[in-house]
Order: sequence, then C-alpha cells, then structure tokens
Amino acid sequence: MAAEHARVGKQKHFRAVLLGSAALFAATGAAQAHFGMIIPSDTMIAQEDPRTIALEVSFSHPFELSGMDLPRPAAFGVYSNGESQDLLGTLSETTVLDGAAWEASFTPNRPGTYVFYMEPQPYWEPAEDVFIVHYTKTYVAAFGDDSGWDAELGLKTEIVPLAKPFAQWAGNVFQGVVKVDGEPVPYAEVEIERYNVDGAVTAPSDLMITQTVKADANGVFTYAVPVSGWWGFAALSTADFQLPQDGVSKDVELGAVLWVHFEDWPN
Ligand SMILES: [Cu+2]
Repeated sequence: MAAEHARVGKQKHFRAVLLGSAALFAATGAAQAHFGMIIPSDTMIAQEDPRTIALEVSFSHPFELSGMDLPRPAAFGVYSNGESQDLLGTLSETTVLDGAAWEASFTPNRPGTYVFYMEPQPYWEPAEDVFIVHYTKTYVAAFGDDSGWDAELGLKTEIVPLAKPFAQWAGNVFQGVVKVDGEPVPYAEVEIERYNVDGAVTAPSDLMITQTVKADANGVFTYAVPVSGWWGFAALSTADFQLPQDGVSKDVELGAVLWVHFEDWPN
C-alpha cells in the first residue's frame, strides 16, 4: 500500500534526522523492511505432483502483509543445470497485498533444482534518499532431485546458500554467504522477515517485525528459524555506483534476497 509505505519511509527518515532522541524513537518505533519477493506454489515437486508451478513476484512488507507497487522487472528468469532461461515474457500483471505485482507459471521438464530470480528496476525511495534494488531468488527442487541446490547465479549481489534452500524443518539453522560481485561481504547486514500470508501476527514489539543479523568476517550469516512458513533473507549493501534522481547522483542500496520455505515437523 502506498500510504503504508510512505509512513514506513518517514519513520526511517525521522530516525536518521533526530538520532539520539529516545522519546521519539519510542514514539515512531522501528522501521519495517521492504523485500523483493518470489513465492512459488511448491518448493519440492514430487513425481505425482502437478508439474506446473505458479510464481508470485512482488515488492512487499511481508510480516505486515502490505504490498508496494512493483513495475515490470528488469529481469526475471530461471537457472537450472548450468543454464539461464529468460522468463520476462511470461509475466502477467496481478495484485499482491494490494500492490501491483506479477505472476507467472513454469513447467520444469527434467529433474534438478530450478532457481527463479528477479532483478527489479531501481526503486526511488525519497524518504531515505536512496534507490533500492533487490536481486531476489528462490530455489525449487523438481522430481526428487536436489542437485544444484547450492547454485550461484553470478548476480550483482547474491546469497549463496550453505544449507539447502528447501527441504528444511522449522527450527533448523540456516546459513548463507553474502556476495557482491562474486566476493564475500564481511559483516554484511541481513534483514529477515516471515511472510505471514497464512495469518496476520502482532509482534510484541515493532523491533521484532524484522530480525537483523550480521554476517561474520567471511560473509557467512546464521539464523535459526523458529516456525514453519516462508522466510525472507535480505542482505543489504551500498552499490559501487550511483543513479541520477532529478539531476543529482544518489546512492543505491543493493539487496540480495533469498526466500526459503521451512516445513512443520509431521506430528
Ligand atoms: Cu516499503
């Protein structure tokens, strides 16, 4: 929602300008995070499952279930068995969480891991005075074959999984390496949110909407996932280039976003 988004941006802005004011910090709360999102209808396609998966592509606040508008992405595709396939032409318009978004369907034709990725057009965020570009991906295993689960696509920025980015239990620890231009990013900040699509949740504090961890000196981050569902990991860095806004060069926040589904223990 545009209004929700503006409010979020303003909170961040106030925080930056009036740092040190504990009273104001308490009044405005913590800022929510934006997430590029790719959510497939299935992450582990069995032989007997429907072979066509549906994909939902958006730019949202996943914990709070509010969407922003996502213009047609600059790139959307799938990587499998060492090859990339352009799927940009398969996107059609839809709405996700009241935001303009995209949907597509894809039918894997052979076993292995399929990595769906999306590069959005740079998003101008006036309240933060930056452009935001979230390189987003998710992994799907087809026909019981998980080979290629650790694939690195060579995106500008990317989380390379150290744990399988599917077939995870809730409670498992998840690890990945944050990379920019193929190199690990020491102490990269990673924002983490759950997509509460299965039911709205009220956090006990706004500080708990987005969880934040830092990578270690080797760019490796670690997070233990408390409950099942879709979890988004967004590793943030500042680009080594700027983009013009009204004739002025502005910083670009790069996000390497990875969506992973965690499963319930079958009691
Ligand atoms: Cu937003």
